Amino acid sequence: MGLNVVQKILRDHLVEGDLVPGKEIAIRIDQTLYQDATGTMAAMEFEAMGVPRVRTEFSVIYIDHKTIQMGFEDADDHTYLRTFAAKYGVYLSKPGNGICHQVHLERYGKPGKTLLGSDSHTPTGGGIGMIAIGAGGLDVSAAMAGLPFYLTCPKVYGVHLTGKLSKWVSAKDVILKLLSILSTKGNVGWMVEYFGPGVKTLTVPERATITNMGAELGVTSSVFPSDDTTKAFLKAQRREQDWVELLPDPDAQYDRVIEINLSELEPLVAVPHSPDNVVTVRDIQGKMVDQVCIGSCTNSSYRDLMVVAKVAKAWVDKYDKGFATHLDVVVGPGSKQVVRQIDSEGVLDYLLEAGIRLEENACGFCIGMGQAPKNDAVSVRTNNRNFYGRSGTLSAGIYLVSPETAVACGLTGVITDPRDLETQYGIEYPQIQIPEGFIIDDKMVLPPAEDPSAVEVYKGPNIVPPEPSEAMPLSLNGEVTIKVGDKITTDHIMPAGQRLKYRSNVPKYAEFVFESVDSTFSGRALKNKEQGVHNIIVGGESYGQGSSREHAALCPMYLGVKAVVAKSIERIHRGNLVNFGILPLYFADPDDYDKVDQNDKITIPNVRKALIEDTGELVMKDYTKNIDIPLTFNLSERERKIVLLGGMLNVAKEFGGKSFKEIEIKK
Ligand code: MIC
Ligand code: SF4
Repeated sequence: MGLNVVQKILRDHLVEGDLVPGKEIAIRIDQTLYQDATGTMAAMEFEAMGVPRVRTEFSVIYIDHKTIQMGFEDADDHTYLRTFAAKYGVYLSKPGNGICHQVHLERYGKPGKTLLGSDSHTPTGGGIGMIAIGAGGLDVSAAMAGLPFYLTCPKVYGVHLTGKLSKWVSAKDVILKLLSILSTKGNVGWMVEYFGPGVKTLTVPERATITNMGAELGVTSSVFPSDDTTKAFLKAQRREQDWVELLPDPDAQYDRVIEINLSELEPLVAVPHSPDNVVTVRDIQGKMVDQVCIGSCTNSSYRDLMVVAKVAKAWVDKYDKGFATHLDVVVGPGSKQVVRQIDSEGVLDYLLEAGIRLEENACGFCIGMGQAPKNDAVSVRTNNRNFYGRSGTLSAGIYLVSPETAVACGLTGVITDPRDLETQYGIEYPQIQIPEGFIIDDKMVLPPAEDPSAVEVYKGPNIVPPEPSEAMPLSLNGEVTIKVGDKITTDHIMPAGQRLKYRSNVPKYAEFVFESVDSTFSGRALKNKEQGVHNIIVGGESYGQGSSREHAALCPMYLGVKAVVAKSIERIHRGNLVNFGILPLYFADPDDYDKVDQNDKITIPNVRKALIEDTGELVMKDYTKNIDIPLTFNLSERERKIVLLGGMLNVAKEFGGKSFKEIEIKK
């Protein structure tokens, strides 16, 4: 039987297990990335592993998230990461060089390779034909230390692309369409592969927009084949030597095929507060817009900004006015290369003339680092997440759209289908060619030090190494400290924005766990911990979706959370829970979720025994309701050992260097 692209790359990197969907496998990781918001904790974890230099082909840290620097904390973190990188053999992309995924695609991604990144949008690299996976920092650090990465061998959705995008419709509309089909739930354990005649009509940056936002589906990764278009892109980056062809075999199979005819797509929008609340732009047209933000790792490439700039210029020339006067249009370019390229073509000026606010080449508004909109705002954005509260303004609603729709809304001041720019306003759709040669300038990427012993790693007062937690007790005795609903994201669990500066300081950051849901949680949980009461979180469907931030497990661990009981838990977060010794449990009957309430007194007897014997079953005794609720767990042998020992930090401390098979667990 022929192989698809996912199977080919996995086969070439397999170090443990068999390629049978649903089974745990381990793969070799060629490249890794950290960014500065997850990287400091991950770097401390790497240091704790005691490995002198990274053992990957290429490892890099990007400083792109925490660039506002109000106070010393972020700058302290940057200095820590710069000195850490120099010492341990890691490249460092300085702030101002660009957003991790955009820069990685331009300069370092390679078809056929594996990339593991401590950021959930790492799959952007799939646009260039690599298997790029987001994971918790600890997993990435382990890969840097030369260990394989463990994952569930995926099933593969084959998305069969036919036709060609119409004018004013772009890659963002493709992935919004797929989100409307598959939703953000229920795709754990899957990867997406795009195939069919429509593939060649999409440029690499467009493919990357699609694989980037595959993260919102909850799949492990998304990948395009590597073809002549990939080759042309790499050539324009003066990296033709990195190209290899990688196509599915003609008789390749997929576990489920989804048809998308590009010619039939129309402009789409994800309305608040979930990326799968997708409607057509027409459905909501005319709504007053208060803010437009263009950028983020999803839509900040040369192509995207060129479209926006050229449309804005045509409007200014025709109507002698710029963006609507009652709103701000913020543009955050993806990288220094993008800005220099559009500037060299005189196009940056089109944007400035139309009246944008130019942001730094960084995550910026996407992670709530500035540009919080006004109360109750309708904020139209080209990024990938519209989670509640993420913009920094709880009452605002974020509408996720393509750059075409964003610029149309900015010019008219109301939600506008970009096709109307042509039919009603006489603006032509600009055709953008990818340049034959991009401006290459890697001066802001620092190579590691040649003499590591000469580098002293800087740790300021904001850098507080994480403390391991205690081993899993015989039984859990405590309470449901919080009960939350469906689709709780890691942004709900651990807010970013203004709180990002505490990423390196767990005791401080832990004060904000569930801040936007219930600001009393942290205090209550800590009090329980001090009194020996185990904290249990009860969640609904798709608990922990979104960001890879391991702090959403690490900080609850610090507060004494021992288990999460949910209807379903997303992949990256589930991995992080295990890594930090928190037991992921499921309701055997999802309807039992309704029977439990916050503050119920709970016991889960014989947890250690069940984990050691791998029974897959436990019972939650609810003393407040006087009922027994059956639970299930589904952990590999390796994962059971990690949970029993109280998390990977303990494993590293006590058994550093041993393989999991050799580790013996006390009853
Ligand atoms: C995000 O988009 O939420 C982030 C910020 O990039 C995160 C990582 C983080 O929380 O630092 C992600 O997607 O993993
Ligand atoms: Fe940065 Fe936003 Fe991309 Fe996350 S999704 S990496 S915050 S630009």
